[in-house]
Order: sequence, then structure tokens, then C-alpha cells
Amino acid sequence: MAIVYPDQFLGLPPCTVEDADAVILPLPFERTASYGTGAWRAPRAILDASCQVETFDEETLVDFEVSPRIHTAPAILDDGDAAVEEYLERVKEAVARLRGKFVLSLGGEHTVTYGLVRGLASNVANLTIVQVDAHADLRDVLDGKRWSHATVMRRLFEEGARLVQVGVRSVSREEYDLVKREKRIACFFAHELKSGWEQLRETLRRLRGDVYLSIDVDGLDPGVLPNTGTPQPDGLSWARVMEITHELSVSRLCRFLAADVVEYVASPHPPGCDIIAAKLVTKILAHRFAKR
Ligand SMILES: [Mn+2]
Repeated sequence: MAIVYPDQFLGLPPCTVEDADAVILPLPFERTASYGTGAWRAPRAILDASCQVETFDEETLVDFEVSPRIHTAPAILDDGDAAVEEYLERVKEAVARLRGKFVLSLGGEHTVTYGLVRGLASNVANLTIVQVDAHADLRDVLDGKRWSHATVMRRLFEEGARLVQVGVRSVSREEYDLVKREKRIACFFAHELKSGWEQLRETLRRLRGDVYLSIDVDGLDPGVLPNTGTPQPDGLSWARVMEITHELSVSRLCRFLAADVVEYVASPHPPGCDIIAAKLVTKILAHRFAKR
């Protein structure tokens, strides 16, 4: 590639939203972090690091210099004064205008998924969220807040969404009871995945209707990507996450609408994590737009 465009994903030449197949949407939003902070810096760090990721993918034969065409949208900035719901409303309005494109958003904290799903899905009750996460994010409130990274999936569940949760290994009793009680939630706990992986794949293959993939990077093992606000041991390997993105991409039964990568905390220590996060985003796009 002759010229690198530093503000664009993968350093690609700018592409208008009208001409794009996929949209990268930066959401540098962080209000309710419980422990480690810095998720608001992630979109910028991932965009910067993406300029070091190859624009050709040897697994899918996707050549990003040809197709898909990617529009890197301007970040939706948090003014810091408005209520969390107001930011989520702005996200919802922005993505509602992007329907028909594959939208891949860069968090920011997990809370943003609420605005994304509401904006993308014409009917949340017809949508399944595949959630890779160490946490269930199904609390009703956390620290008195109804809108937070720990309650986001509860709010979407209440609006009718189905949930397939993968790699969960940190839940409250209340969340555990909810997961076991509700038929609309299929939770594959981390300790179950050794023997239950094929069952998960079967569940993914049978999904119908609209599907949204939400990857909280703490779902991955800290050995793959340690930089996240509340890490937990025994997470998913890189290869497992790739299997999930592949299954959703090749399914002929469901429509893989959009995805997000959230809760990454940009930090120079240990070095190189930004590029792993950027590679994760690139691979989701490569699988989704693989030549078949
Ligand atoms: Mn989460």
C-alpha cells in the first residue's frame, strides 16, 4: 500500500458511508467502570494500531484494499455532562441511519451495546445477541445505576432479545438464577466449555433471524489480551473466538447484522496489545465478508 491514511481503519483510503459495505464506529464512552479505567482511549488506539495490520487476510482471502469497502465514521464523543441514557440515544440515532451496512463499533465500555442494538434492530425481540464475556452483565442495578456495563444485557433482555453468552466466569447469585430460569438466555459458562463446545457450535448454527455479536474482550483469556478493566482467568482462546465469528458468518439461517468490541483498555503495558485488539476487529470483518 502506497499511502497510509492514519485516521482510517487499516490505514485504507477514505470511503464514503454511502459507498461502504461496513462501517467502523468509534465510541469512546466510559462512565461506569468498576475497576480498571481507560476504555475510552481504546477506539483511537485500535485505529492507530490497525495501520500496522495487513490489509490482506490469508485465511478468508479478503483483500481490504478491494472489498469490503470500509467507512471509518467519526467518533461519537461523550460530552460528560448528559445522562448515560442520552449518550445511548445518540448512538441509537446514529446507527439507525446505518442499517443495511455491517456496523462494527469500537468501545468504550459495554454499556454502548444498548444504543447499538436499539438502533440496528427493527425489532429487538427478533434478535439474538451472541455475547463473548467473562461477566453476564445481567444485574438489575449496580451501585444504584440501572445503566452500566454490568446491567446492559439485562436491559436488552427486558426488551425481548435472546442471549447466547459464552465464556462467563464471574456472576452474582441473582444473575445465575436468572440465566437458569429464563429460556431466552443460553449461558455457556467457561467451566462448561471443555465438554460443551460442540453444543455451543450447534446452538450458533441453529440461530435464526438477526444476530448481533458483542465481544467484551474480557471474554478472551488474559493470556491473549490482558488489558481490560476487570480481567478474569480461564477465558476463551483466540481460536475459539474465531470459530464463533466464522459460524455466524457462514450461517444461512441468520443475518449477522453487526458487532462490537468493547472494554478494551488501551495501555502501552504490556506492549503490543493495541495491535491484537485491532487484529480482532479485522478478523471479524474478514470472516463476515469472506469469499464463499
Ligand atoms: Mn461485559
